[in-house]
Amino acid sequence: MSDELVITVAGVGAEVTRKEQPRLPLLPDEVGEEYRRAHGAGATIGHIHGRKPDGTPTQDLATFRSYAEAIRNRCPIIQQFSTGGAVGMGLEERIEALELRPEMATLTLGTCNFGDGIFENRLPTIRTILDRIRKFSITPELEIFDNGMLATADTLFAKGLLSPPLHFDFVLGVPGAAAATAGNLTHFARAIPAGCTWTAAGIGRRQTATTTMAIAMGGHVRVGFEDNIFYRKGELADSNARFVERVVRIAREVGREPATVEQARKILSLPSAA
Ligand code: KMH
Ligand code: ZN
Repeated sequence: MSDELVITVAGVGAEVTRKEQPRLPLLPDEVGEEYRRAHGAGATIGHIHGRKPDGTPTQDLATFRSYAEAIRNRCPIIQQFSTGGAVGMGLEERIEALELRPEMATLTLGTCNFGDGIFENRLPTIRTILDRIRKFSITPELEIFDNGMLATADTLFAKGLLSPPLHFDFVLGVPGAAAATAGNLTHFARAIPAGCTWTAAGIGRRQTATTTMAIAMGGHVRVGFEDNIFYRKGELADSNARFVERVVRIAREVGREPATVEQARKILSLPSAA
């Protein structure tokens, strides 16, 4: 376990609307500012989804180029592009921005219910995304929303398509997938191969309980509007940075400092680690 805590900010997402969260960043400068503030508060990875100016989710190259530039011009946060996009999006759209060669990109290892929709990731889809990730020398973050996705990870390990050390993200509390419980988090953390690292994200009101468990267990954390828009019951968060500040406070109470960008690269075994 590393004492340093790698904090991911998922500040845009694909599902939350401006109506629900008026501070949701949509334009490149808004996204850049939001990630700059989150980085200043201690976040070292920026998980990125694209939005059109009207808020419609998009994974198009031009949007990601403008977001990536706006963030890069303001701070050195590690950029992690989503390849999940939004429920129902076509595969090509989900991965077209990878040619911009972000340092990291997500790879969800299976299909699950996602509220009223289905987040679809058949094995051929996973292989296509993984091929594209490899083509551009990007480091994957393996997204686990439910137990069966860990079995897919094992299959890919057995076939030699993935090899540890790898970084996982356990997303707990999506309606229709694994609940955000201590039991599930413990099971997921134990199930991955030795030497791998993991982050936990909790959806909605389970965000703070989930990240607090992860901090105590030696994992890493993800926070942000993609997962939760309320700072506490009935109170909307005024920025993504506010969530980052809270996990930093909790982490310091148990002797963990936020990782710097360079420390995060080492902890996650990113090829760019100095
Ligand atoms: N928006 C979700 C359906 C990812 O970023 O890779 C999928 C998602 C996963 O957010
Ligand atoms: Zn995402």
